[in-house]
Amino acid sequence: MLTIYSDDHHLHHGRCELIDGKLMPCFEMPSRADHVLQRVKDRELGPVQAPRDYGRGPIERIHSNDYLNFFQGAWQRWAEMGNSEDMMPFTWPARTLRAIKPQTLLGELGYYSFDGGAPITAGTWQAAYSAAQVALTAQAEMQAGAYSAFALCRPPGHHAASDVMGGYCYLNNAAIAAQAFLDSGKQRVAILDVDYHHGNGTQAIFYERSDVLFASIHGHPEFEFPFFLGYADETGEGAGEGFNVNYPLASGSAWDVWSAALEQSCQRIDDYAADIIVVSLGVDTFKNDPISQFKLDSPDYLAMGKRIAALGKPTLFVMEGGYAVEEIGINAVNVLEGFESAL
Ligand code: OKP
Ligand code: ZN
Repeated sequence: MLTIYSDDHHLHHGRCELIDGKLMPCFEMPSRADHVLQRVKDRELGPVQAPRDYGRGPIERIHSNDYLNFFQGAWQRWAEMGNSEDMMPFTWPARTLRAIKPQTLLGELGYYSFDGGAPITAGTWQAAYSAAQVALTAQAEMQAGAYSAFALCRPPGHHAASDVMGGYCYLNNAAIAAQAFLDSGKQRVAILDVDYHHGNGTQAIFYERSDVLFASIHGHPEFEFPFFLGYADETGEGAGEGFNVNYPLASGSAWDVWSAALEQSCQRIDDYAADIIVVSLGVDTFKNDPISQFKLDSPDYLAMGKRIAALGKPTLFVMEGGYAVEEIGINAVNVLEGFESAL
């Protein structure tokens, strides 16, 4: 399988996040992607190529211009105010407040985000932009005939909506690739989100559309981040009614429970008759993940890849979460090797 990868992800390295009242080093760190790349090479998965640059156009198909202009220019404005530390929001337009965009930088940052987990550093735009180009290049390779590809994106994307960042995510790489498939002639794309966290951004982007089926298996929002989306009764709206499927699972879920939800997701994708599958590949479902509560083990990821392969459809894997840094490469590449072993 072809892997697309850019070193630019190193340009994004947030210093800290607030966990249990303590400032901790960011779990979403550069070594994550480095470990996955190393495992791709160790296992000789296939060639590794740098992305081409498709510009901002295909990103603007998913994200609003206002949001992109803000994100692209934010660090320079922050630095001109004399700052050198990470830029983070701490006020959001929650209930009782009005979502009117303020005129100052931190106000705008609150307007364009939903949590304090997506710090903007000097290199964050370039890293996120390059991750989107990684996804777009993998998409183009499939459009040109590859049956599958691995977009080794970092930072991840599935929490980012059209004009909202959060949860370590800025640009929704999987959504950008899905839209690019549609724009190059595909009729129906299924996005299967296997990350431990609900892909609230991807769901929101496609919620009223029938040309993208979104299916997600994740920690139940009653107890898990992002808390405010991901319930089973969210089935889509308007033209999108019936094209959104959530499988919220209990804390502690292991492969027996998780694989039953995968089976249902796959049956739903079969019924949809997708032309292409985009997998939001997070491996934070792993039993030793430091911020997650599922209990998948490394061999389970081989089985996951095999089941996805049985859908019999061209498949683009887009890297999302996974914070057990030592094992992230093994688990992510196990999905890809399981997929290839079943072809
Ligand atoms: C991004 B992705 C843990 C706080 C977690 C954000 C998690 C973002 C996950 N106590 N905050 O879906 O892997
Ligand atoms: Zn996650």
